[in-house]
Amino acid sequence: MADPEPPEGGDGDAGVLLESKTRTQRPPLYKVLLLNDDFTPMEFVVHVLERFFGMTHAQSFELMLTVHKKGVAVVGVFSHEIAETKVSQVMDFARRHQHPLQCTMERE
Ligand code: TYC
Repeated sequence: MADPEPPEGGDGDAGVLLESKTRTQRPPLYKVLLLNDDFTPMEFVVHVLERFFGMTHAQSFELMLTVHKKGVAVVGVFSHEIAETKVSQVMDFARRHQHPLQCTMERE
């Protein structure tokens, strides 16, 4: 029986765009950064990380020490809206307790 399809590489595909995959667009992600300062108590920073970033006490303590030693650390990566909410929550909480703790976000 004759094969009705032309063979691969023949001119049966001439003019057909082979690579036309639709790529799914992922929304950009944002790093939430915690900055060191000389005044915010260590325990307060540990509490912030537990409360707003769902970390265990041990994880929070370790990350707090990283910020204390290095000056800054990424505490999480989120969508724009979630990152903004985290930054606001941390900044409001620090302000209410009169600590100068700074939290910012930047696009990944
Ligand atoms: N450096 C502060 C201290 O010695 C502790 C601290 C850690 C402050 C992390 C802010 O993001 C911070 N009390």
